[in-house]
Amino acid sequence: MTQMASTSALPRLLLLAPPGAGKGTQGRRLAELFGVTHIATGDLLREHVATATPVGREAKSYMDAGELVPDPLVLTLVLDRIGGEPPLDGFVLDGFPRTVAQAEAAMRWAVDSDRTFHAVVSLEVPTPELIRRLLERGRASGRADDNEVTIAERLRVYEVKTAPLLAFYARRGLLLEIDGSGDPDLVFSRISEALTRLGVSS
Ligand code: B4P
Repeated sequence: MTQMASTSALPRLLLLAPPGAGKGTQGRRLAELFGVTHIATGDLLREHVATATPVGREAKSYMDAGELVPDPLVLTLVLDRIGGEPPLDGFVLDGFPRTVAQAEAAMRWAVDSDRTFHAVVSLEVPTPELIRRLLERGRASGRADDNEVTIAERLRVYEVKTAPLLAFYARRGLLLEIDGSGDPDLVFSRISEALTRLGVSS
């Protein structure tokens, strides 16, 4: 299935990057800039874990091990948030999709709902810097999956399951590759400029 970038007013953006690249940081800022909803699958799942819902009880062991949570569970969570009558118009999806199956389901939803995506922002950061950021966050926040062993597994899973999506979106003309190193303000200005060049601006 092919997808052309949509032309409606509110942007629909996806953030695709390895753990620690700044998805959460930049996702919140982009959503604020455009006045759209920020949907981070990691945050949604952590809320479920914290409140011990059935979804959270199923997701926890995968997250603690640095593995991806099964596709059907994640798809239900995301499609519940962006679906509805009418479907959500603008959004920033942060950390979704992460597998080819998720990407295909998201594309089907987008076409069926007349909510095709405007751009997929990929953040590129060298691996040693990713590890440094995540270990620092682990020390500061105590987040359970920000430890050396789990970080290594999350990076491995990213390469195997998520990195192939870069080619998936490049083939569809949606991929914006952004240098994610340096200060968060600098990264944000790089993203904003690339989106403006694409015709997506606030
Ligand atoms: P996520 O919450 O998405 O975890 P993440 O990949 O580490 O990204 P996060 O957004 O937290 O970190 P960021 O890079 O912004 O997922 C957690 C788990 O949930 C996954 O392992 C998986 O089990 C599950 N999951 C989530 N989505 C799923 C899906 N679709 N399918 C299946 N399973 C799924 O930032 C990291 C740190 O770097 C922060 O401390 C930040 O302050 C810092 N930072 C950011 N930008 C910086 C910069 N420019 N310079 C310096 N530091 C920076």
